[in-house]
Amino acid sequence: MPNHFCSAEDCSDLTGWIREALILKETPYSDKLLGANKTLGLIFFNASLRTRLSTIKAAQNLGMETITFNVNKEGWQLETAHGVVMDGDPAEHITEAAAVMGGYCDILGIRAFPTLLDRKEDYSEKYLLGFQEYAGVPIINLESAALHPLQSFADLMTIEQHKKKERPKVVMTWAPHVKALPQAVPNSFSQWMQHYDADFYIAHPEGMELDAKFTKNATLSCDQDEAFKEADFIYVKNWSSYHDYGEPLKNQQGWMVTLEKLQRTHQAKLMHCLPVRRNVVIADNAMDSRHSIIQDQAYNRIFAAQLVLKKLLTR
Ligand code: SN0
Repeated sequence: MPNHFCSAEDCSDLTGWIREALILKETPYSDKLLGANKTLGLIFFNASLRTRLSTIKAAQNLGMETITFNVNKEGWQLETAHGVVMDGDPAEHITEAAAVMGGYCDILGIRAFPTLLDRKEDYSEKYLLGFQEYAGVPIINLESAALHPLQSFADLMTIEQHKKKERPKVVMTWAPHVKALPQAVPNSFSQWMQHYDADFYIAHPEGMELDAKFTKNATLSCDQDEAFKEADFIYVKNWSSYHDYGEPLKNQQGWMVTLEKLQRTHQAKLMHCLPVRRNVVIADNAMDSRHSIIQDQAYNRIFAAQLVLKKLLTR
């Protein structure tokens, strides 16, 4: 186990990890003493529901204490650049702030979304790497500019639980949205799928290609109907453009996922990481259908986080 959990590369044995996480789901309190006198700090630069609550629950199952800090709302604005004269808004440098928080906690989780304004700067992951460099404790990525590994690990647990054949057809489809959203969830899912035995397709409108580094093993299609044929899993997600960086694609209502579309698959299970805007991204009739395993996906977030914490505590 590496010192941090920030991407698929930090999972050394995916099959083993999925198996262990599914066992934890059956016996959540089996390691109740492991986290005694250990503190997990959860640092949020952005909003969170599932990541925050499931990771706290995971820590509690291991007997850990948690500190949650909405640093952008309640803390000093942080400077990340080096050598600057700090006479503007940021009152504190990440060098000191990360070291202080690392001193108070045994493991730190960091959520820091992209600005979607400057691709190079976003993908440099200055917050995640800054904390890795200065906190002196293991760092967990709670969704960074480019990746959301806890989500993807829970997604693969969910697919493993529901799959009916050895090598399922998994289709991740772009869907409409009213806002520009990060590429972190689809990047990360694609990255984890490189290590999972499945026929992996990505369907998206022209121009919405993700960074090829993450999608190199996927079959890409601009025809959603064609991609959905024989699919066993449909993973729905909106993202903004990677190439025309941060631009949302408007007027694509035809890409919304409906029950009628799911009925043209191989009885596919419907997945979404949440939050989802009903009747924009996914229609009510699909959300409320028996195809949906979205609640299982959210529930599995606890045990994905619990396994990661267990690995970091025992490394
Ligand atoms: C985030 C995203 O990366 O797409 C978090 C997903 C886990 N989603 C949003 O920011 C949704 C915001 C909205 O207004 O619908």
